[in-house]
Parts: sequence; structure tokens; C-alpha cells
Amino acid sequence: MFDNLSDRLEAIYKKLKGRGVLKEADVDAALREIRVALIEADVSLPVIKDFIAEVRVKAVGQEVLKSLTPGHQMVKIVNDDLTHLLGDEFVDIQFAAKPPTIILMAGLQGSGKTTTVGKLAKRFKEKGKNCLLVPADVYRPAAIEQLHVLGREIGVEVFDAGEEKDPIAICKKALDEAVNKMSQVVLIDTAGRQQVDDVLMDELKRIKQTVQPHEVLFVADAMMGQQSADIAKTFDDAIGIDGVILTKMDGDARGGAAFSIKRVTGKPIRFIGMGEKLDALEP
Ligand SMILES: Nc1nc2c(ncn2[C@@H]2O[C@H](COP(=O)(O)OP(=O)(O)OP(=O)(O)O)[C@@H](O)[C@H]2O)c(=O)[nH]1
Ligand SMILES: [Mg+2]
Repeated sequence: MFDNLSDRLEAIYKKLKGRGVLKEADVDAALREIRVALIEADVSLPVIKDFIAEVRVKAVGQEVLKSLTPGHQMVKIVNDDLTHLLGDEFVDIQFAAKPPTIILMAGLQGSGKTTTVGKLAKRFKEKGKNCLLVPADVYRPAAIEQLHVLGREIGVEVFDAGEEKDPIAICKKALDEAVNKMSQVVLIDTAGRQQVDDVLMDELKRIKQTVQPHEVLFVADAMMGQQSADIAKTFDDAIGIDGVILTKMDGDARGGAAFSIKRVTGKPIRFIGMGEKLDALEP
């Protein structure tokens, strides 16, 4: 996910590892380079500042300078912290003990919610789970049809909302149907707005209350870079999110959004979207 950043860090590490002796000034020089690498990866400044300060305290505090392999120690500290920052390991979506597992998607307009519903459904289907997709985006005329097209493409059922125009009513009916049909996973596609607005948040809150989802996934466009961290925070504060899916990582996004979102919300990045195709989803 961070090829450029990894290459940059690798180069910095190489310089460090070769050193027999490391002075505090060397640590600072290395941290400055790491700082630049993170800035170029589009990680937000407050996040970088915290990160560097933490690493520095550890590097100097753990007597790295006096150790026999200071370069290695330093690299280990940076790597441990980076890994920790991004979530120690991949946490897959947990299925509920009592099906259906209900997943609610939320995010701004065009972030990739509907496409990701399709990708997740395909993934679940491959794991032998039968899914029901729920079109709760009643504002954009083509939104419901878009979900039906996706459903047909992957062979997954889509709830037929009929003439119903109230997203909350749609969700209620869809849940009844899911129980009747013994669906194992219910994926709810919601409307997006161009920016955070109270009406949308209120609607999402009410949908959440109604469906009591096991997982609320915030979908963010990686191309939005650092800005996405603030948006993620707003969604988390307003409705509460459990995880993040970062889409469009196949573009020239530099991955900094992932660091910043993780740091600011403390929520794990569940998946990244790597393209428009339905199998372009990676843990
Ligand atoms: N390159 C790339 N494009 C993606 C990815 N995910 C989604 N897209 C594209 O982004 C555009 C918007 O995706 P949608 O899934 O319709 O976004 P949405 O969040 O449902 O949008 P609204 O319903 O309008 O709020 C589409 O053209 C998708 O093909 C991805 O991982 N990579
Ligand atoms: Mg959509």
C-alpha cells in the first residue's frame, strides 16, 4: 500500500544500519528524513509531529545510542511504531454469532460506497455466505439501479425497495426479508453528500439505530489525502464507526490518508480498494 514510502524508508534504514556508532544528532537527522518521507506520503502534519516525537523519545530513551547495533535498534523502533500506527494486524470483518451480520456503509459522495458493497458481497459470497444488498440511497435516481446491476453481476440478491422512498423504512423491511430468507450478511448502501452535513448524519444515525449494525464501515477516497482524516473523525463522532475502507488506492494516492485516519480515529483500516473492478479489494 505504501510502495514509495517503503522505498524511502528502506533507503534511510540502509544508511542507519551500516553505522557502528549513532549520535543523537544522527537520530535527529534520520528523523528529519523520515519526516520528509511521511510528508511526501501525504500524512497530516499533526500526525507526523506526534509520531516523530514518540519515536525520538523511544530512540533516545531506550539507550539506542549506547547499544551495540544502534542503527538496527532505531529501525526496529520506527518499524514497530509504523506497524502499530497502521493496526498491528489485519482484522477481518467478524460474522455475528446470530445471523444476519449487518454492515452499514457510510461516506461522502463518490467515495466508493456502492462499489465497495459489491466488492464485499463478492468476497462474502466466495466465503460461502449469502448476502442481501440494501439500497438505502433514495436521493440519486440511479443509485438503486446501480446496486441492482452490481447484484446481478455477482449473483447476489438485492432488496427490492419498490416505491418506498424512506431509507429507514427500506432498511426495516430489508431486515425482515433477510431474516425470512436467512441471509447471512446484510450490506446497507447509503447516500453520500458532497460534504458533511447534519441532515445526512441525522439520517445515518437513525438508520444505525434502526438496524443496529454489527459493523459501520466508513468509506474514504484515498485521493482526498489528509482531509479524509477530519471527515472520518466527523463521521466517527456523529455516528460511530468501527472500521475504514480506503478506496482508489490504485490511483496516485500516496497512502498518507491511511496513517492519518488511523491515528485520528483509532479505527482499523479494514480493506483498501484497488480499482473499479469487483475483485479489486485487498485486506
Ligand atoms: N480507481 C478506483 N475507482 C474506484 C474504486 N472504488 C470506487 N471507484 C469508482 O469511484 C466512483 C464512485 O464510486 P461509487 O461506488 O458509485 O461511490 P459512492 O460512494 O457509492 O457514491 P454516491 O452513491 O454518489 O455517494 C465510481 O466510478 C467507481 O468505479 C477504487 O478502489 N479504485
Ligand atoms: Mg453510491
